Amino acid sequence: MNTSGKVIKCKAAVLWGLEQPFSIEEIEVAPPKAHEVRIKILATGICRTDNNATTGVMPAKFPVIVGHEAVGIVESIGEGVTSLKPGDKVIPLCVPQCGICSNCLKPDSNYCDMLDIVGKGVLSDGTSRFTCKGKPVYHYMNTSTFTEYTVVRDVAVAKIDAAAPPEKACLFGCAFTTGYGAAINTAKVTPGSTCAVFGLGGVGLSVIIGCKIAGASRIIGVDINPRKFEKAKAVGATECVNPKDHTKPISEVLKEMTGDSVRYTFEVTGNLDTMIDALASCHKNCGMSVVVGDPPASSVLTFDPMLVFDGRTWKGCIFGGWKPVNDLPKLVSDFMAKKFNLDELVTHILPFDKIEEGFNLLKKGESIRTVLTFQH
Ligand code: PAD
Ligand code: ZN
Ligand code: ZN
Repeated sequence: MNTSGKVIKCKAAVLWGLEQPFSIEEIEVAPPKAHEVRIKILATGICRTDNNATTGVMPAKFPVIVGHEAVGIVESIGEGVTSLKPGDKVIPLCVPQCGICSNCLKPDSNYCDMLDIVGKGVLSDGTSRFTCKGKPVYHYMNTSTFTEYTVVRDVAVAKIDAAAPPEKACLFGCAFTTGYGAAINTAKVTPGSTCAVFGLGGVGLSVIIGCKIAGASRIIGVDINPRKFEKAKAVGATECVNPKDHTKPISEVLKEMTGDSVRYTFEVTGNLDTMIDALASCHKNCGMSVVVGDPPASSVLTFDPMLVFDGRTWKGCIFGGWKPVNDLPKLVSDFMAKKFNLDELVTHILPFDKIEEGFNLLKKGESIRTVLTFQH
C-alpha cells in the first residue's frame, strides 16, 4: 500500500512523563514536510542516553518518543529532499550534518547547529509529527526511533549499504560510532600505547575496539560490575579491574599496574567522580583523558587544577567526532568488509513491544546492547 502523503497509524513506545514506564500506544505519524524524511524503523538499540531521558539526566519534553540508535528504510520524502529516496536503507542521526552551518564548515568539528542537545523535541517548523490520543508527542535527539515510523530532517539521515544487517548496523547510530571515534578521532590512540576504559557498556566496549585497531598494546577495562569483564576481554581488553576490589584510588592502582604509563583514559559511565578518576589516571604530563559519558544535566564538577596544569589533556567528544552523513556510510562499508566485528556487543534481541524488558536488562547491568526488532 502506498502511504506517501498520508498519515500513518502505527505502534510506538511513548513516555508520558519522567520515571514512567514505556507505554506501547497507537500513534499517528504525519507525512514529512519540506526537507524531512519518514522512515520505517527495522531495528533499534537501547542506549544509556535513552534511559537518561526517562530519569531527567538528559533533557526531554514529555510526552516523548525516545530512541536514537536505529536502522530503517525511507518510506517517503518531503519537498526539496534530493539526497534520499523511498527504499533507501538509512541510519537516523542524533548528530546531524547540515553541511552549511559554521560548525559543519570546520573540518574538525561535528557539532552541527541542528543538534538538539537541549531537548527542544520539535522539527524545523517548531512542531512535532507525532500525535497520540489527540496530543502532540515530542521528538528526541532528532531521531525518535522507538516507533514503527518516525520523521526526521533530511540532514539527520545517513544512507548506508542496502545489505547491512539492521540488528547490527543500528549500533552505528550511536554506541559503536561514538566509542570507536573517541579512540580513533578524539584521542588518536597511538600504536604500542596503554589505555584504560572506565565503563564497559556498549559505548565502552566500542572504545576498546577502537584502541585495539589503533594498535594499543595494553587496554585495561575498569568497571564496578565484574560481569562486564568477559565481554571486554573478548573485544580486546588485555585485563580488567574493579575499583571496588581496592582501597586505594583507582588512579593509584593503575599507576602501580603500569609503572605510570597509562597514556589514554576514557570515561564512559557518565559519573562525575569517574571523570576525575579517569583524568587522574592518565600520565600527569603527557596523558590524555576523553569524556564520553553524558554528564548529568546542569551538573558542576570541582577538581584540582594541578591535574591539567601538570600537562594532562582533557577532551570530550560528541558522536565520536565523526561527520556522520559523510562518515557513517564508510564505517558501515568497513563493517561489511569485516574490519570490525560487532557480535559481542549485541547481547539481546527482543521484539519491539518487549522494550521495558530491554531497559530492565540495561538497568540491572545484564546486557551490553539490547536491540529491538519490528515486525512490519
Ligand atoms: P551502559 O550503562 O551500558 O554502560 C556503562 C557502564 O559503566 C556499566 O557497565 C556500568 O557498570 C559502568 N559503571 C557505572 N558506574 C561506574 C563507576 N563508578 N566506575 C566504573 N564503571 C561504572 O552505558 P552505555 O555504554 O550505553 O553509555 C555509556 C555512557 O556514554 C553513558 O553516559 C551514555 O549516556 C554516554 C554516551 N555518550 C555519547 C556521546 O556522544 N558522548 C553517545 C552515546 C552514549
Ligand atoms: Zn546513544
Ligand atoms: Zn551543520
